[in-house]
Amino acid sequence: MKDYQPVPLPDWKGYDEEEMRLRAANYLSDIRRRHSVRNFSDIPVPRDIIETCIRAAGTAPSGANHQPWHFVCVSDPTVKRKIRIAAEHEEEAFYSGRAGEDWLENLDKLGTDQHKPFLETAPWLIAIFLQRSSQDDAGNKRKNYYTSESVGIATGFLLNALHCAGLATLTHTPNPMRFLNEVLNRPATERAYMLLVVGHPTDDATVPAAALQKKPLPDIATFI
Ligand code: IYR
Repeated sequence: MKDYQPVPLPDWKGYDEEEMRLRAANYLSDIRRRHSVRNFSDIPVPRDIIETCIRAAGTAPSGANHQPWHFVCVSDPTVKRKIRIAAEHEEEAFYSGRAGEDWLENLDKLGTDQHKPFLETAPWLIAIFLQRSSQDDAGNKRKNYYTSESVGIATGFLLNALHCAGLATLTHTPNPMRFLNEVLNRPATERAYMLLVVGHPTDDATVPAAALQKKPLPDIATFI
């Protein structure tokens, strides 16, 4: 207990029931409009907006508050091109058999294939790395805990922040993603977790109809 030092909960805001109801409903109607987009325009997005969203992601809860994540934000066209080439190389193998029949059948309704032009068109790619271990203040190796849970939550915060800012996103998981360590110069203690594609949708952007089907409440929740 010797390091434990409580401070008053900062900046808490509570609301009365009506206000809570309204806020919950407003949030639902806003987040309902978020869909994974694959048609990105090349309209630029200022870096400071991305920085603010990353700061929001960085507030996520994490195992022992070790914050086991690193976000590499790429706007450099040369690096985006390298990522596209490497991702398409892996995806070619994936779509031509490595995935297995079942998986590919399940992807039919999304209309995806090995071509990933958005990796070059979109103004930002955010590669999210999971830190299996990191360093304490003295530079000693420090184990991290619940890393996939922690990074998953931070990724959710980031998607949400980007959506709230008015940006479209795609959660892209080229399979495997090891090439990202090499292209982005990240250490072996980090595992590429996800690649987010971020920008504005094109005016004629489409989404797969199947992706709009969300399970109704009774299918996703039980109240006891
Ligand atoms: N990584 C591939 C395949 C893919 C897999 C799943 I599961 C998806 O929900 C969507 C795509 C790709 O990005 O095309």
